Amino acid sequence: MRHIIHADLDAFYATVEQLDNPELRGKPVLVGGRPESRGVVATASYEARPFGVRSAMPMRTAVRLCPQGIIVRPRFTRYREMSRQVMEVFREFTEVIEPLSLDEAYLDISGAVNESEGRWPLGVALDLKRRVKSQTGLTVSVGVSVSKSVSKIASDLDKPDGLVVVPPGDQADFLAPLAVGKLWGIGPKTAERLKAEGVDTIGALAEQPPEWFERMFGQRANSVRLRSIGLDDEPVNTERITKSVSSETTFPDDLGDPEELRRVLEELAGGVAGSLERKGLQGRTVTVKLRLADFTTFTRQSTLPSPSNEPGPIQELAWRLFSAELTTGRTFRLLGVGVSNFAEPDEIRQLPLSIEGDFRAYGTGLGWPERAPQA
Ligand code: TTP
Ligand code: MG
Repeated sequence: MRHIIHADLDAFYATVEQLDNPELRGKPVLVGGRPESRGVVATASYEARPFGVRSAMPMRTAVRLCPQGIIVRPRFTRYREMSRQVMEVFREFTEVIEPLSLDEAYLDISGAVNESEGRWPLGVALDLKRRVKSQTGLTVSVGVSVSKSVSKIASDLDKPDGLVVVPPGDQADFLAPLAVGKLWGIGPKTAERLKAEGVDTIGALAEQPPEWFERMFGQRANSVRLRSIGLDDEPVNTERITKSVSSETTFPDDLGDPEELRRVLEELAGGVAGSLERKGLQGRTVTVKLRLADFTTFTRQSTLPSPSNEPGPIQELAWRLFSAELTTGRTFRLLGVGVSNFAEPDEIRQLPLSIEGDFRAYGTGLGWPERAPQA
C-alpha cells in the first residue's frame, strides 16, 4: 500500500520574514508590493488573516482591512534558499519527492512506513513536521493518505501547523462533505456548472452515474470519478521532465507603451510555441509573468480551449491576460510567457470547450528559467 504526504509551509514568505526579524513575530505581516504603486499581497502572516487579508489582494485593500499590518518587501532569493533547506529535510525521509512550488511537495513515504515495526504514517508525518521545525524554524501543514489528491486536500484542512491523516479506506467518507471545488481539477467555472446540476459536494459528485460523468467531463470522466472517491493512483512524479516551457525578457528601461509591450509579448509567446512544437508538446495553460517598476512580480494564467502549440491562440490568450493588467502609468521591468499543463500524447486535439480562467497571482518566478530557453 502506498502512503503519500502532501506538505505545504504555513504563510511561507511571511513566516520567513518573521523568522529573520524577531520584531515581526506575533504581528500581522503583509508581504508584497507598495500600496501606492498598485502592489499586491503575496501572502499575509496568520496574524493578519482574521482581518480578511488574502494573497493576490491589492495591497491598498489589505492596508484598509488591516491598518496595523506591517508591509514587508519580498526577498525571493531568501525564499528559494529556505525552500531548498526544507526540501533537504524532506529528502531525509524519501527520495520520492515531487515539488509543486517553493513551499509545497508530495512525498511518497511508503518506504519509510513499516507498520510491524511501529513506523506508522502518522509517526512519519509527526517526525517530518518536527524536523522541518527544528532544522529550518518553519511550520509545515501535512496531509497523509494513500493518494495524492486526498493528501493535498487534507494538508489544507487544519492550517497552520496542521496534520490530517486519512486512513486507508476512509477516503470517500472524508471527501464526501467537502465542497466540490476542493477537488483537484475542478476550477471555479466547473464548480458553478456542477452546482447548476445540484452537485455541491464531493459526495454528491461521487453518487452520479457514469453517463453523467461522461456528459460533464468527456475524456476526463473516469479520472474525475476516481478522484471523487479518493481512488486516484497517480504516482509521485520525481522525473525532471519538462512541466512548462517559458521565455522571459527584462527591459533595459521600464516599458509602458502598450504597442511595444504587445510586440514583445507576441514575440515571447511565438518563441514558446515554437519550442513546444519542437518538443512535440501541446499545452493547456498559458501564464504571463510580470514585474513592475517596483519589482513586484506576479503571474496571471488561464486555460486554452484545447491543448495547443500554435502561436495564434497562445499569443491571443497571453495578450488577453496581460492587457487586463495594463493600466495608465503602469510600467514593466520584465515580461514572460509560459505554457504548461501538457496534453498526454493520446489526448492531443479535442473539441474546444469554454475558456476557464484561474487568476491566482504568484510572487515567485518558480519554474521559470533565469534565461529564455534557446529556441
Ligand atoms: P501558499 O502556500 O498558497 O500560501 P502561504 O504559504 O503563504 O500560506 P498557507 O499555505 O499557510 O495558506 O503560497 C506559498 C507562497 O507563494 C506564499 O507565501 C507567497 C506566494 N504566493 C504569491 O506570491 N501569490 C499568491 O497569490 C499565492 C497564493 C502565493
Ligand atoms: Mg503554503
